[in-house]
Amino acid sequence: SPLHDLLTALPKCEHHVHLEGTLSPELLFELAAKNSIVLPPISGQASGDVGADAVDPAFASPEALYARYAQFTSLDDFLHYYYIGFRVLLTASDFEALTYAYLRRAATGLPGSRTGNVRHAEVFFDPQGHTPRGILPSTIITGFHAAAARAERDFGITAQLIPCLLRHLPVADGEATFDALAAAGHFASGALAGLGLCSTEIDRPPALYAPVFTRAAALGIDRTAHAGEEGPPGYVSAAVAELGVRRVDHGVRAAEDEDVMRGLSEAGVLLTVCPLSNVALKGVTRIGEVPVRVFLDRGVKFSLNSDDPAYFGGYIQENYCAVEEAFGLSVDEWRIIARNAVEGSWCGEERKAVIL
Ligand code: ES4
Ligand code: ZN
Repeated sequence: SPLHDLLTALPKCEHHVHLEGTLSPELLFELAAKNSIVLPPISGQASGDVGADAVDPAFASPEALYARYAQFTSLDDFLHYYYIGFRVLLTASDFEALTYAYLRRAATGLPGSRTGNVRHAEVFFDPQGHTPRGILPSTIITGFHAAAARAERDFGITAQLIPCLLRHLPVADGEATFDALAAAGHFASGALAGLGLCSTEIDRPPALYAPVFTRAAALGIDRTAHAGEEGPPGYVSAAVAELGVRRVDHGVRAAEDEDVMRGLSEAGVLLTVCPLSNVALKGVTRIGEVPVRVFLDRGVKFSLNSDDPAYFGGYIQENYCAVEEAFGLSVDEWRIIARNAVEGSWCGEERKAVIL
């Protein structure tokens, strides 16, 4: 595309990427070997033990795992594999390696490609996915910030870390997780930049999390929430009204409701849209069905993001390029998208001015 050089050169900000979703099959196998973690069996009889994994030929090799990832049927089908990947992440140095590999790729693209140009990344992680294995948030926070400091030196990229509460677990679990993080001082110190909400969406309306999001608001903590990925447009407006978020992760189903879109554009809410993710998880059948054109025409702000790039076939650069191929946007429209992404970031006005 003639716009390829512009898409590469635009200074990008990423707001919607899950740290655990950057775990490539190669690194998954490498860390499983290093940490002596047994992955689901690939053949033979499954053990009758409680909690034993079913046989799954996808774990035969990184290549077989990539092939299975290319055939997700839904958000929950993806989440099954995503949470298996968590098991290989044990130490601060595992999280440091994971984070550094992601930040290098976001900032510089594939080796030798000089693409990417992500200048600032806000990275989600799922504390509740690790504490049951005895991995504390402080271990993850330590590894993340060690990598972020090195990546800033090496590539000039800045990074922030955001815990997400998991909706498939009891609400009280999420509340206790937030309270412990706040009591440990991780938000006050800046080690954590805000609060998020993710995982299974159907039948988990935003209002369930209004009490904990209200506590976060009272502490001056920035908030965002996944909504309108698989859930209905009303969940997007409910996230804004009941959780007080100024950003909504995904939010694409808002396009089905003109009133919801008007509310978003009037309030200036930013949707963190993830086009390759929506295709991979079958929310849409192709990139052209992601409501990019509708949002631009209705004045609904959005950024373009990678979500779980190791699982969905592309980092931020590939998401920008896929949108350009499907929509053929103008130079001015691309500048608006990239500018809205910078302005919607939580990195502070000084850093935003440097990036712009
Ligand atoms: C996620 Cl694509 C997606 N949706 C909801 N929760 C998630 N956690 C990681 N990826
Ligand atoms: Zn997500």
